[in-house]
Amino acid sequence: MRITSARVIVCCPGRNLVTLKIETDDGVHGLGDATLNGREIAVVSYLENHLLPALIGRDPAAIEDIWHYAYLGAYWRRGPVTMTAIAAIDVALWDIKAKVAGMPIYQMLGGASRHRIMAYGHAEGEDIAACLDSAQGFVDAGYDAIRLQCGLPGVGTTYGVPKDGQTRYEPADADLPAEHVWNTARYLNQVPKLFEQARRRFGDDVHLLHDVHHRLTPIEAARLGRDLEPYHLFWMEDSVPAENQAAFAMVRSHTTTPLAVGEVFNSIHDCREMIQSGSIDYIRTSLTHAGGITHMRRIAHLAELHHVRTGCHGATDISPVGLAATLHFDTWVPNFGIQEHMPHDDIVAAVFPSNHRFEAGYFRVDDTPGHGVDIDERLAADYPFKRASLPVNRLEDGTVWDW
Ligand code: KDG
Ligand code: MG
Repeated sequence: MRITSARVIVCCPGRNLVTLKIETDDGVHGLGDATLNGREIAVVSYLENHLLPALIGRDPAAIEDIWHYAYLGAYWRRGPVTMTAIAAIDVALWDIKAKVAGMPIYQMLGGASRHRIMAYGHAEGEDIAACLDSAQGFVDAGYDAIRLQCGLPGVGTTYGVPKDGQTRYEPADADLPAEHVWNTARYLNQVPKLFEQARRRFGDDVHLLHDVHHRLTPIEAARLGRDLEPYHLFWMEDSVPAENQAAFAMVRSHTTTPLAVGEVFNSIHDCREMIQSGSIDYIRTSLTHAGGITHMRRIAHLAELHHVRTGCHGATDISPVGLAATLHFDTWVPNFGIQEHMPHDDIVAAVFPSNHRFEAGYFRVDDTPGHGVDIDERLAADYPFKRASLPVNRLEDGTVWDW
C-alpha cells in the first residue's frame, strides 16, 4: 500500500479547524487534526511546504519510521508548529492502519483498560453565584467532575469566563487579540471562596478542578494550593508558566493540592524533569499538539513510572478528529486520570460525523475501525478560514502578563 495524496482542509464552522487527509492507492484514507488555535496557518504551511510532499509514495504502515523521518529530518526539533504537524500525520496514519486491520485504534494499542472515560465539564460565571449555578447544571446532568472558573470583582472578563452578555468564553473570535486586565491579589482572594461555597453546595462526592492558566508566580501558586487544600480539588491546573520545570517542585513542596500541567507542551522533554522529580500528578499534553499517538504513548509510559496520570487537553480547539484519537488513547492508557470535555457546536459535529457517545459526564468510544471520525468536505467548504486571535493579558499598570 502506498500514500497517493496528502492534503490539508481548513474550515471555520464557528471556529477554525485544520484537518489532514491522507489517501492511499487501496482507497483507504486517514484523518489527523492539525489545529493550533490562533496559529492555524503556520501549521498548514509547515505541512504543505515541508512534510506532505515527502509522504507521497511511502508505505502508510511505517508509522514509527515516518514519525522519525519528520522529527529528525527537520534538523530543527520540537515546538508547537512542528509537533502539531507531525501529530496530524501520525494520527492519520494510525487511522489508516486500524482501518486496514478492521479494528478501532484502542485495540491496536493493546486493548481497552476501561469501558468508559470520565470527563470534566466547564462551569463558568461572571461571579461565584453564577459559576455555582452553572456547576449545578453539570451536577444535575450526572457529571462526576467539574471545572470551576469565575470572574473577579472589579476586573473585566478573564480566561474561562463568558464575555459580557455571552453564554460562553470560547472560541476566540477577535481578528486581532483582545486585551484583558489581570489582578493577582483579587484572584488569590476569590478562588478559595468559590471552592468553599462549591463544597458547601455540592458536598464531597463531586470532583472539583480549577485552571490557573499560567498566571501565578511559584510562591503565589503555593499559597493558592494551600488555601484550596480544605476543598480537596481533583487538580489545580497550570498554576505557573512551565518553561521553568523546577518551579513545580517548589509549588509541590508547599501543598498537597494535586498539580496538573501540560496543555501547551509539545514533547516529552517539556515535562520529563517535572515527571521524574515527582512534582506533578497529572500530565495534560494532547495528541494534537504533542506528536500524536506515537509520542503520547512515550509520555504516558514515562508518567506511569512516576505515578503521574493523564488528563488530556480537550478544549474545542481539539477538533472532533483529535478528540476521537484521544478517546482511543484514553480507553487504552493504563495510567488514565480524566479527560477534559467542552462540547463542539452542532455544526462542527455535522462537518465531522462520528458515533462516539457522551452521556452524563462519561465518553464511550465507538468501535468503528480507525478513530471513527470522517469529514464532510463539501459542508466544510461552506465555512472558510477566518483569522481569530487568543486574547492578551495586561496588569492594571499595562504590563503584559500571561493570559
Ligand atoms: O487554545 C487555548 C485553549 O485550548 C486553552 O486556553 C484551554 O486552558 C484551556 C483548557 O484547559 O481547556
Ligand atoms: Mg488549561
